Amino acid sequence: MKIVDAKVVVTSPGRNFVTLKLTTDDGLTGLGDATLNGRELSVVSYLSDHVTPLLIGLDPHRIEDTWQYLYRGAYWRRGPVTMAAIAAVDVALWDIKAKVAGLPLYQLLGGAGRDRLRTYGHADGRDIPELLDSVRTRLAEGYPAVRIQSGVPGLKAVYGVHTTDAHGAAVPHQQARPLVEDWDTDAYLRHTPAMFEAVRAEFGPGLPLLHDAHHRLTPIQAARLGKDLEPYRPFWLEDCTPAENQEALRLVRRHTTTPLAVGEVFNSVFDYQTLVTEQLIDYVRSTVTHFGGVTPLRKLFDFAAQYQIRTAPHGPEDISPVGMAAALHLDLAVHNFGIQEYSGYTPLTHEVFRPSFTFTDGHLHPGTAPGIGVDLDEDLAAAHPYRAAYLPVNRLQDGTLHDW
Ligand code: CS2
Ligand code: MG
Repeated sequence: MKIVDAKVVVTSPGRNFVTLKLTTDDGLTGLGDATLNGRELSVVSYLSDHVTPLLIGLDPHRIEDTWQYLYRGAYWRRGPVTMAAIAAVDVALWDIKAKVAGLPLYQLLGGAGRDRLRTYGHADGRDIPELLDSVRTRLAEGYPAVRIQSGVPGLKAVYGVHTTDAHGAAVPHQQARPLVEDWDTDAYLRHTPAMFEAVRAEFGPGLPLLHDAHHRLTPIQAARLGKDLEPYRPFWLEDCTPAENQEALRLVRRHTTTPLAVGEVFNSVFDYQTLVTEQLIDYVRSTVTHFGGVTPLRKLFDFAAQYQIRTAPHGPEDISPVGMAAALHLDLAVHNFGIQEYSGYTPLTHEVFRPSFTFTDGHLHPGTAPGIGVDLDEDLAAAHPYRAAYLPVNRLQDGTLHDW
């Protein structure tokens, strides 16, 4: 079997997604997700200019060899653009292999290790009462676990919290020029334990509560927050310090038993080396799309398993349904699955991608269709072209640019 066509599809049914479609001489197709939120076109160029011409004529069954060819063969290794591009190829090849076998991908990864996948959803509010309402909505939707983020008194716009304009209409957080949010770490550190206290008081001790600090704290600030949250038993504190410095987590870990989750911006096992071998974290947050595909993510998950670290793939809407489907197959197979982030997709996104995965009673399942189980409607995709859309930036009150 040979690859005879490789096409990159960019579509924006609400937000931008980049998809690679490979076709074999037998007429089989495979899809892979290459979406890098806010930097989408760099991956389109990497794929179209430097990768797809090399794929024509290759045997699609040689997944590991193709991965090494694209990773080692380029000489320049790692980085989000490279690894998103390689991920798309890797997933498209797994999709084809599983279709040839007539099996859902998880069967090729060892088969189901569980019946269904626990998820968490996002709750947010500009103040505590609005957050409590949002938690209620997520629970009514069936989510068994909830990430809580709230506005901080004195700040106008904070990560993870929706904003509205003067007429009450929702302001999309992705814009043609980045929105500017504001930040004050002391105010956040005072407010966040109070937010947890209010949610625990309302929903009791049993509900798993997660929180994302989005890389904004120094190690000693993160240690303080971890300690202050201990009475409320968070499921995890995510990305408490900037992700580049693995050693920072040593200090945090020494001071708190609050579980730590890290890794949505990582793209290589080497980003995790110290974190995993020194057991500085409890959850690895990488997903297929930004980590070079199913092939390397499986290796990371197995590595993490030796240290009793569990998996929790990144899963906001900016992972396309193709990337989400691939992650769900891996989630179902690996022994150390922890939880899957899932914020759902718009109805139009479901029409463009037509995924066969299901979300029932707060749990996902990748479905049993051969391959990864996603069909792309290319005509509908073409009707919704790319639009420039950037993530916000974040400034301290004196104007200094801070982590977003
Ligand atoms: C986040 C994301 O889901 C998460 O945990 O940190 O919302 C993140 O901000 C976006 O994926 C950025 O593209
Ligand atoms: Mg996050």
